Amino acid sequence: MNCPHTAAAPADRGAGTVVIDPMVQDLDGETARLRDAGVLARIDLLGVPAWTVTRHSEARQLLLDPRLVKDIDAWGLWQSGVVTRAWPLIGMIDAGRSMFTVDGAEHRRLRTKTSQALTPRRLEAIRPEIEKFTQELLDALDAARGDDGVVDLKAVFAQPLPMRVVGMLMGVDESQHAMLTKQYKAFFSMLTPQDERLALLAELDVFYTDLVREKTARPTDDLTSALILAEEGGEPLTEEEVVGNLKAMVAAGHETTIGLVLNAVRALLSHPDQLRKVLAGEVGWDAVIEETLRWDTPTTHLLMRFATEDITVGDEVIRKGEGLVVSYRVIGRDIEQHGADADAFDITRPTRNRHMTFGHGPHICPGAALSRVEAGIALPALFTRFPGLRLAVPDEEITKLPVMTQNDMTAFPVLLG
Ligand code: STR
Repeated sequence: MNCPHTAAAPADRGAGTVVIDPMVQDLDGETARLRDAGVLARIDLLGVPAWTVTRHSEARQLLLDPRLVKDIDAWGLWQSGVVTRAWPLIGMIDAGRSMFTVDGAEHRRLRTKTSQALTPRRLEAIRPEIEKFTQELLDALDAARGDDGVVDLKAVFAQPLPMRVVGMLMGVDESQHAMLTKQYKAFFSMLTPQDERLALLAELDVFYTDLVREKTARPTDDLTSALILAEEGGEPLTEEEVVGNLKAMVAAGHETTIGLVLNAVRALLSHPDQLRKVLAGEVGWDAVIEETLRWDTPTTHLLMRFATEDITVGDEVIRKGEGLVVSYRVIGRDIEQHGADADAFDITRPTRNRHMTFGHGPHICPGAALSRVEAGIALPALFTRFPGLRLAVPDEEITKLPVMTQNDMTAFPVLLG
């Protein structure tokens, strides 16, 4: 592992520091350790110290606090040169100018068009296409089953579906989807050497810039073209801003929904009594989706925000210049918010809708409704087509990808029945 910053860290490492495991070998154990470490916990991200907020109510407050910003230039460790582009997680923060990296009035200017394009009402128009993609991929699942009947639900279904949807929305041609899937897999994986990661990010920048130039010359009816033509707050978006938004949309739109769909299937297959209730129509698919979002969040840790002033949270102070992570998976298991049985998957739990997995405040996920539509189509279609669906290996053998920020699995081998 390439951890150039390890040497700089020990001085900042308190006794209670939780070291986030890049190999994600024990996600449940780590989630529990973080919850036990307090409301505000010290973490170590490949040798780089940061805070993380582990409770629903305090996270909600911090996500509304204008003293926390996304601008990397507000980070003391970046200003002092301790953190550089050699740090493997830098691409999660220093991702170009976009709605993901800017705050305040400029943030509204960058984001409005996108959030308007993704309202539940606007999404009704693309529902038939999502249904069509889903049916095509169910056919592909059927066809891909090997002699032993085993097929990888991730590679053949859960991964291509969101890529097709976000590709259609943003105007990315299908011929590019396999390339993008491969690049993002390498981007997120901690096994990718950092020089390779930086090189692929540069390649992606070229790809997206070419696409934006093409859409500038020949606008179509996709969101990329709309972003180019938009004049939010009077100022049209610059090419860099359109590219930044496009990158953010494709990365977020494809990676997170894979987790939502697979984690829901996994939860249902390991809780057959609950699956039975859903298939009998006693509990809705919306309940499955919301409880999965709470219990096994697609995003484990969201990097990063920086304090522009000292911020007191309970007994701790986030000092000016320090970085804050929001650990959504831990927040979903908050006992004060969800009760003593917060670690249990229960689609009938009364608080299942009161999770914060899409964030809160100005940066709240603009794709939340889209992901709910996608999962709301994919899950019932999958179980209707393959009512005998089951895991092809024991649940304990499913492994997580070595990704520190996303909750994604290596593969999900199933028998279609
Ligand atoms: C990946 C790299 C890139 O080119 C652009 C972005 C910006 C949006 C980020 C994305 C990142 C990583 C995954 C994120 C997404 C926004 C939502 C998604 C963090 C850094 C989540 O996992 C919530």
